[in-house]
Amino acid sequence: MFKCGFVAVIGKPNAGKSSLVNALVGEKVSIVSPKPQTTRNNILGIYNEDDCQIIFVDTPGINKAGTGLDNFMQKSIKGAVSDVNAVIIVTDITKEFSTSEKQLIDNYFEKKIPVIVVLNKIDLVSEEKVFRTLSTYMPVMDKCEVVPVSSLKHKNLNALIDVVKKYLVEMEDKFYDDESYTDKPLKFLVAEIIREKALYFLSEEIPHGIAVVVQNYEETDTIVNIDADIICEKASHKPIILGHQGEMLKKIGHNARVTIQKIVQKKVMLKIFVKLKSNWKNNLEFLNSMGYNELEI
Ligand SMILES: Nc1nc2c(ncn2[C@@H]2O[C@H](COP(=O)(O)OP(=O)(O)OP(=O)(O)O)[C@@H](O)[C@H]2O)c(=O)[nH]1
Ligand SMILES: [Mg+2]
Repeated sequence: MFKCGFVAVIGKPNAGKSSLVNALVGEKVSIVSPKPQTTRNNILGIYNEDDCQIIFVDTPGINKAGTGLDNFMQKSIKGAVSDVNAVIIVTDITKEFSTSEKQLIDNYFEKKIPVIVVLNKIDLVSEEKVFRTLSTYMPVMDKCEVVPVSSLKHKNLNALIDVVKKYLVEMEDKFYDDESYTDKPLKFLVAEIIREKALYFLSEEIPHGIAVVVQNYEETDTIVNIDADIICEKASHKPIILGHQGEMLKKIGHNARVTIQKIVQKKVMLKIFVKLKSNWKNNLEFLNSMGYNELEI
């Protein structure tokens, strides 16, 4: 018998949900950036021990609906929390415990879904601040468990895993084989890594207006050839993504290539093209082709 379970990881944009899932799983399954609304899909990160398997569901940050893409992102969160064994609410310890977070706790408590509040980014504050913040959770302590961690510095993650283990259920088989650590194909991760570097180097609204499509992924024994498109939503964004004499695109491409090489452990040849697709965030056909279409677990 094995102890297994699904755990949704939700919270405000930028709280560190993807950083936490990557740190728990020990692999890069989800991209991370200093800008809010980095994650767009639900992404599974699978944690394995000999006799236990925890499937963490990374989700987009909780936000308002708006464009077709925004609606998809917000629906994804709802999809993620249905049928899970527990919910982790990730909060940034440098921010106040908000009424919306309290409402979330009350809501899951009423639905009898176990809630674990993760106070993330403890590396940024004093120990005293951690204790002070813990005390602000006193009024809801009967409805949830609270675990302070640092996803960045991998602090207190074992304690979090121990808490999660209380909510796993006995299964005859694991859901995924022991070698799997995500549900997404490599092509998806490659597109996401390019988007991660674009989020990192581009400013203002431009990185949020892009989508990345891997058009070609060919692997030989020694080399991986990748052709990808960065799709932008406004004509004025194209020259900014390219940069002066193509410098910006080169920087994005170079950094993406280095990260992809580390993952595939082979030399990578990466060609990126910038294309315009006006208002793609409301183009259902395009959203479908990107997989931003259905409710994912
Ligand atoms: N100092 C510190 N920074 C962290 C920690 N965890 C995450 N961060 C930073 O917080 C920022 C946001 O991290 P993400 O993991 O992308 O946050 P997210 O909640 O997945 O964000 P969205 O996908 O946009 O909702 C990044 O700059 C991370 O490096 C932490 O434990 N300590
Ligand atoms: Mg994220």
